[in-house]
Amino acid sequence: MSAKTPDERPRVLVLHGPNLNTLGQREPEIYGSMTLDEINAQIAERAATLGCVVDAFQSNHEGALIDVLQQEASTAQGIVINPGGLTHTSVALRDALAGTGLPAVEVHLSNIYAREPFRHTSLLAPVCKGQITGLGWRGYLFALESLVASFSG
Ligand code: CA2
Repeated sequence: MSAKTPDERPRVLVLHGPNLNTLGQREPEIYGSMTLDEINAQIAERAATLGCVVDAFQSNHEGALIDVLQQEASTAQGIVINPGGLTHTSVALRDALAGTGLPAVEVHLSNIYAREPFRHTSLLAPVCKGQITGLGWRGYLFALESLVASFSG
């Protein structure tokens, strides 16, 4: 199936992992004060400017994220993913991401390299085009911009 929408705009999947649904409620000094809905609204606004379509998914369940990748990748052209804590643990999510064959950018709100040592390793980064970490919610916008720019060479 085509990765473009019927009106020819590219489609980008935005995946948010465990606990990111609680953004804005706790630890704003680490993750910022915006809610996930507010971040998704900013992403959608930027997508409209860039001429692409974004579909955002959040789940607290590893398998649900894998299901989305398996089911949605054939109609998408790229992926922005914040795997949350699964970043540091999930071989299965990494395999699913690699299995899509799509360019992906990993995003973290906080700077994972300035935090506890267990956060310094990302199992997904090696199967991503790049990683944006520590730039807060704007990191999602930079990731989207970079993906869309890469679609045209
Ligand atoms: O910095 C990021 O974006 C992280 O992916 C966030 C994950 C963390 O496990 C990663 O190491 C880095 C945690 C998401 C937890 O979200 C919360 C939201 C509000 C309050 C507390 C946690």
